[in-house]
Amino acid sequence: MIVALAGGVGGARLAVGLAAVLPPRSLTVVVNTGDDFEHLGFAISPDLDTVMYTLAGVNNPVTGWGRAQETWSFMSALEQLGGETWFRLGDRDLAVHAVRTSALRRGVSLSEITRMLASRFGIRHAVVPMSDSAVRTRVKTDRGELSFQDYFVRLRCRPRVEGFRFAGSRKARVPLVLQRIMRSGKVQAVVICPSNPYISIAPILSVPAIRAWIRKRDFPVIAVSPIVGGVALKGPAAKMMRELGSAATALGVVRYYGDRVDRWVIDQQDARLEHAIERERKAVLVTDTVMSSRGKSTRLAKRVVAFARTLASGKQ
Ligand code: FO1
Repeated sequence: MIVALAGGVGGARLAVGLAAVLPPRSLTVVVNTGDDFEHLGFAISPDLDTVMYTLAGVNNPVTGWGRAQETWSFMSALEQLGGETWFRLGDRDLAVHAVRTSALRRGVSLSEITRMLASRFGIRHAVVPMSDSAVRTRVKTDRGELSFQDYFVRLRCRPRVEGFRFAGSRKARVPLVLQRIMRSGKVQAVVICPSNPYISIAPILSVPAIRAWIRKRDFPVIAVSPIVGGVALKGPAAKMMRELGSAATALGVVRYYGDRVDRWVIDQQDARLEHAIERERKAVLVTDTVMSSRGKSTRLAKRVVAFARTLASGKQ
């Protein structure tokens, strides 16, 4: 079993590749829920939806979030009523928020709702939220502490980041299906997808049971660098790294994760960093990590899985 930790767009793209190369019983995608929030009365889980839409092939390839072939009648009607339109909800997307919100109100768990929604979208691989209870990313900035979507969408990531906290992580409730996987002893490797380390992966690793499982692991953790050539292919990761005093490079990401990661996959544009990363006692695979098509996602996933399964020479 390979367990992939995924957040937004980068995570979803590698999840698609992994799902193309691994059968359903050999892959579980654990998704960040720190971006979740209540908006206009809806419970919204952006990263769960991005992973689900992308695995189902119905994601909006331009924005990286929401659905393809979307219509916006709800938003234009809302605007006429003077409602909040800074967070855009498409008509098709709205159906998922409505189904999730009413199921949560009936006491159905987020992981059960996710399983049901994923199967409705014809997804056969397991997509599991990191927690069935609320964990909310709070962004500490030079403008005070902001909720995630306020920072990310309403303020377009402009405030200077000073740190993050994940409210609710201490009492996070890991879904039963994930608890069983962590206890099964059948996990061959964990793959950290090229998602934003701070806002997509750190919330998952802030869940105590997941953090302890990774710390005491008897399997390798392989991470794909979300920074290529000094920039994040999507989103504010490089800006955040600079604001937090990290070098916005693949080596900076390696140092950020430290001994939580055993092997690194970096892009060929960063090949010059290979030896510096090996000096951090990490095995390194240099390849094309830019997933600009489903075919490229599949090729990268094949290499990552092979790298995960090779016995490391002397390293974990
Ligand atoms: N991101 C934006 O920048 N603007 C939006 O209006 C927006 C709407 C939206 C609706 C549903 C959804 O699932 C995601 C949406 N996102 C939007 C992206 C969202 O803020 C991010 O996907 C994550 O929270 C970070 O990966």
